[in-house]
Amino acid sequence: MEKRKVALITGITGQDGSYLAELLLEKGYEVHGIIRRASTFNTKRIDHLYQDPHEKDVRLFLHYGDITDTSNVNRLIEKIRPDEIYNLAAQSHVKVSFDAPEYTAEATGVSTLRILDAIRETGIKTKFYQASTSELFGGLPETAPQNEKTPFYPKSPYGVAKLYSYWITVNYRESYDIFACNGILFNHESPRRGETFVTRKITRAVAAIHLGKQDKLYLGNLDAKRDWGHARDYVYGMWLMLQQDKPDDYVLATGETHTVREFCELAFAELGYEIEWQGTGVDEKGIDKKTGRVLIEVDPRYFRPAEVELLWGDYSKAKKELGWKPKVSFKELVKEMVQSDLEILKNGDEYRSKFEN
Ligand code: NDP
Ligand code: GDR
Repeated sequence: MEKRKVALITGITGQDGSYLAELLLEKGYEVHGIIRRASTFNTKRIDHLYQDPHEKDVRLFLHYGDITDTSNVNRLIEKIRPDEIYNLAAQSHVKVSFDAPEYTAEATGVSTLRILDAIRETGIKTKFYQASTSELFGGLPETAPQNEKTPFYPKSPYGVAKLYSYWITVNYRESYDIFACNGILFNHESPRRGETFVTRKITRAVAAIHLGKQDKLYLGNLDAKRDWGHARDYVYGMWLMLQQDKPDDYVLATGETHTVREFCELAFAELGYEIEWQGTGVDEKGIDKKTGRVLIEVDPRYFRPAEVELLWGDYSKAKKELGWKPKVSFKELVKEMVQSDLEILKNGDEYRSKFEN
């Protein structure tokens, strides 16, 4: 009988971690995840995967830890001896990285070295996936569409920390013959997306405004362009990278780009609103064409000290070598997110922080 594969996921409680855990459990893996101790519950996205530890054949195990804690990371890797490690944990919010640059460097940058060095020290034969990002490119319009050969030019402490992670992954692959891959993933969203990323912020607001629970939506840069796909498609791509004979780096994207403005229009249209834009710059407003009510306003507090204007990915290498392509269209993604937020808010059980941004 073939030995069951063992995977370790850092960031298992995040959007991608939850979809990846689902995928690997479906594929028969034993899945281990690192979770942080928090003063509130943080396992909401994986609660549906819970298995009673008293039952037989439990395949999901959670371990307390933190990727900034070297001895904790070393001990877990030594104990679990995974066949595959997916490093998804990070301080992943670009805007927050300007407020907490040093912590971001530690969690999003140096922690990748911690894991790679634990692999080197223990000599465990494992495959390593690094959650690299299109933020590495910095979104210079002249470089679009961006692929694996596009020069990097990160525009935030987050992007710079991820740049370190990207290169240390390549360096450990070349220096120590570790099977290590960078997935350079463009933005991917879902109903499980964190509430302070722009897509989820919009879809929650659309649902809340529709139900009379919110007055209007405040946003920053409406003209930023992103290549938005569905997280479920992208975690499948991560897994494919580790199933190849040789380690390599791959872009995953949809090959389409849309503005924040377009995302708003489509999301509101899902519940029957037609947005008309009036004014310019910080005075621009999104108005409900039927009633004249202001639904969207610009708030400069959401502007970033440096902005990534245009991300647009070229995933032809992944298509050719991995046979990967995205399945969910932009329209389907927006629809799924709005409908999910509508359901959540209708049930009235979703906690909404007064401090959310
Ligand atoms: P999320 O922000 O949803 O999840 C991040 C995860 O990392 C959470 O599980 C979080 O735990 C965990 N984490 C954060 N800091 C630490 C720490 N110090 N120790 C242990 N765990 C920690 O991100 P996504 O799921 O969206 O993204 C996954 C990865 O992919 C990230 O590295 C992100 O930067 C990268 N990426 C994401 C893209 C996207 O569009 N989603 C695109 C390209 C790259 P907790 O739940 O306790 O906060
Ligand atoms: P991003 O995602 O920075 O691309 O990073 P985010 O959704 O935060 O921003 C996308 C674009 O929307 C603009 N924007 C706003 N963003 C937020 N969060 N809130 C607002 O109110 C708002 N208004 C306009 C932003 O300026 C930006 O241009 C995500 C993260 O998942 C990273 O971890 C990942 O690496 C990249 O995607 C690829």
